Amino acid sequence: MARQPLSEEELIARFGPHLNEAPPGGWDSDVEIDKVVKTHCCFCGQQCGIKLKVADNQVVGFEPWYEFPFNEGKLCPKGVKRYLQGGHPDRLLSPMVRDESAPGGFREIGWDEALDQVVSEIKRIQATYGDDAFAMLSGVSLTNEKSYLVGKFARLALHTANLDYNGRFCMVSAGAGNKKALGMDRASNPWSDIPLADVVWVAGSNIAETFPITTSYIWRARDRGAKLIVQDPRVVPLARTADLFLPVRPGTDSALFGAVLHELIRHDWLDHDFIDAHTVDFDAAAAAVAEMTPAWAAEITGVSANRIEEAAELWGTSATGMLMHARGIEQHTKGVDNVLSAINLGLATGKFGKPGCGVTTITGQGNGQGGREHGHKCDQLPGNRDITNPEDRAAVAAVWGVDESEIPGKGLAATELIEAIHDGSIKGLLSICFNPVVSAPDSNFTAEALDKLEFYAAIDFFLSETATHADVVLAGSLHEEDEGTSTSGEGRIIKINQAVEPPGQARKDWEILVDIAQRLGKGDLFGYTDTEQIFDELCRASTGGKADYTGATWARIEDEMGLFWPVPEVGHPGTPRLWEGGKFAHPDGKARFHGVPFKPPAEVVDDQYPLWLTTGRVVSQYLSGTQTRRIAGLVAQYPEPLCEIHPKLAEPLGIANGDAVTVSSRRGEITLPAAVVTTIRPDTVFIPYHWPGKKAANQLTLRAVDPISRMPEFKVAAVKVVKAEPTKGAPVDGGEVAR
Ligand SMILES: Nc1nc2c(c(=O)[nH]1)N[C@H]1C(S)=C(S)[C@@H](COP(=O)(O)OP(=O)(O)OC[C@H]3O[C@@H](n4cnc5c(=O)[nH]c(N)nc54)[C@H](O)[C@@H]3O)O[C@H]1N2
Ligand SMILES: Nc1nc2c(c(=O)[nH]1)N[C@H]1C(S)=C(S)[C@@H](COP(=O)(O)OP(=O)(O)OC[C@H]3O[C@@H](n4cnc5c(=O)[nH]c(N)nc54)[C@H](O)[C@@H]3O)O[C@H]1N2
Ligand code: SF4
Ligand SMILES: [Mo]
Repeated sequence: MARQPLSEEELIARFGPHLNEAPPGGWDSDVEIDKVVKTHCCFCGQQCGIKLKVADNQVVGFEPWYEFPFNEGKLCPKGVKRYLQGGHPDRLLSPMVRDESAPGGFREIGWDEALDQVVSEIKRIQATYGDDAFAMLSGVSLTNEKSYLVGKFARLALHTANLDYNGRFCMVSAGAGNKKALGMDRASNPWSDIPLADVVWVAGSNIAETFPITTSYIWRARDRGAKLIVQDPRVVPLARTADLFLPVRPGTDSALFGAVLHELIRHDWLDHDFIDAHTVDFDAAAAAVAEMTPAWAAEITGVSANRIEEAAELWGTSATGMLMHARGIEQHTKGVDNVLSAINLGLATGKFGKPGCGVTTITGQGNGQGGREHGHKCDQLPGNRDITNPEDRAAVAAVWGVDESEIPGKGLAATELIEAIHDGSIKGLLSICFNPVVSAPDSNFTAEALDKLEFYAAIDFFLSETATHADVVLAGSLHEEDEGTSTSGEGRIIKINQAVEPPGQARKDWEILVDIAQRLGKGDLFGYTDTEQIFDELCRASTGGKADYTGATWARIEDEMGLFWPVPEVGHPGTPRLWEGGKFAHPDGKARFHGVPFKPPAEVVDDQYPLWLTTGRVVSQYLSGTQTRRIAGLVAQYPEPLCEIHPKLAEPLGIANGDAVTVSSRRGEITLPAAVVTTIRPDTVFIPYHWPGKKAANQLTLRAVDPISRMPEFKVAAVKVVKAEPTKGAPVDGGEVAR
């Protein structure tokens, strides 16, 4: 739908004046700059290079960093506006404690008082209910150093098994699929391989809005004559120029991939030498797709048999090709199956380990790659090691200087952890960098769970919707207020440089954790005086693991503008492209095919809830929106969630563009304006999920999870759509935005 951006007056009228308050020096940042700091964007997994302009300990603007090879100065709208969040009046400047009599329900307190309360509650809960009754939730907007520290802190200072992270909602299906099939979890290729591909197949990713810089790599492939396939229930911007668009019904990708493999086999578009030399279990994959004809898949997926055959031909007959997938195929109760069935297509045609060849996930969060390697997952130790494996445990225990028995075992995944809080088996929680009240499925259930906790402390720089349920909120640090490294979606370790000091009484995240560890009597294990020491220890802890950072140093990362892991020894050049020479990371060096039968989604449409709901993102908002909903220029681009609905569906329901509609599922309902668009399947509606409370798409989603990855089914739910009762949402003036 064509939407006019809101005028400044409208913005102020709708969202209050604070959103448009200029940072010191005004919007032009026409102030004397003290320094320009080369660093990276705090948002998505592409980790674009950016230069931040600093005046008076405030980030007041940015300059493009043309030399950084990944984005060469290019930035998306979020990168351009990111510098505005630090000066926001909502920035937490001191710890706070719940106080119902205070305005907003919280009152500022000093650090000693705050940390004493946190530590005494940890001790009380663990003494009463056992160590594992106190849990921790973490997130991968955190640097590698902080991710590593959280893992060590939870295991050794809190001594709880119950630590998990927000990648559970993001990268875990891809991670599990990669490990099962290829033996290791990293994007197969550096992005410089994309322009070398003869066919680029994008499955379940709205690249133009979610990974905008990747678009330019795809254009470069197009310039060389590459064919583009897009597989999505919506004609996303990238699909408008696709050679082949596959308008798949939500939740049916494995049927489509299965039928493509069926066709590859039928036409013998297979690389037999590669299959024989570098893979096992091809027969199992072939047997599973024996009956998966294009005609069968057309019924299930809603994509015509012709188009499925064409996809198979393009993929099967091209010399090089990259299949790139994201949450559209991964956030399902069969997310791992979907990933495995995509990888099968690469293995069958030998498209791995060569220039312009790969099947690769596109990592979502800023440090979604590094953060899933360094041990703040419930089943993992640093170096992407297995917490249940005695050798892995011994190796990490030796670096930590503890007996292996002191490291707790595998804990609950984030999705299970929220259930355990709800059923009362977990009584205490410390969270950092996670806003599950907005981002977890079935948000009413999550909010209910948090209110059952006996004690909850959150570390954040804004009072997130989740933090409003906390007893104590600890004012942590923004990306630009600390240094460290992160690892981009390509697998490139990059250096984050500090631009400013945390304002007021706010402190660096890592210092807060170290302080709590000291107060818990574990200070000797956390004697860091700067973050580089944490990085050096992380590298040692990763030695011999799958995600091996042994040869990485901050100095090298900075000098070389990034270093691709594995870097298994000092002086090693890094590994941009994985699987060269067909060598995979399983002990026998071979990749695994998997037989993937088709399974329907956990919830399917019926008479009561006859439509498919899928959820996702818009370009100007980021995740739960805590940060981007506070940046006026981004709010102006997409102020509130809209429900995308096809005219063929809208008209019989009496719904016109901009009308308020109520979308309901078995979990809840939401009333929001309709965006009547021809770019979505007529049996499907789409709602972006960046908003809280009554505007939260996750009121509708369900808590069913993938049995292997424990990923929720964010991409499929059964819903009903009706034109809203006038009392529920006012009709919209001019069809633009509802209030
Ligand atoms: N602007 C912006 N960019 C972001 C983020 C953000 O919040 N905002 N977040 C970052 C993060 S953490 C992530 S994980 C990534 C996510 O990046 P993407 O995965 O690209 O984003 P989504 O919008 O979640 O979903 C992608 C597409 O999946 C489609 N889809 C829905 N259901 C299905 C299905 O069953 N099959 C298929 N094939 N497609 C389906 C949707 O229509 C949508 O176009 O984006 C990163 N970049
Ligand atoms: N319906 C639906 N739901 C989804 C998805 C979907 O596609 N559909 N996508 C899922 C995906 S892929 C993801 S990644 C999740 C994301 O969901 P969340 O991880 O919950 O979202 P964020 O907005 O990243 O929340 C992070 C919180 O940490 C804070 N924060 C950010 N950086 C830092 C830092 O450096 N230090 C500290 N202390 N705090 C920090 C932010 O202010 C924010 O409050 O949402 C998931 N939820
Ligand atoms: S593409 Fe991602 S990393 Fe680059 S500027 Fe946009 S949000 Fe930031
Ligand atoms: Mo994500």
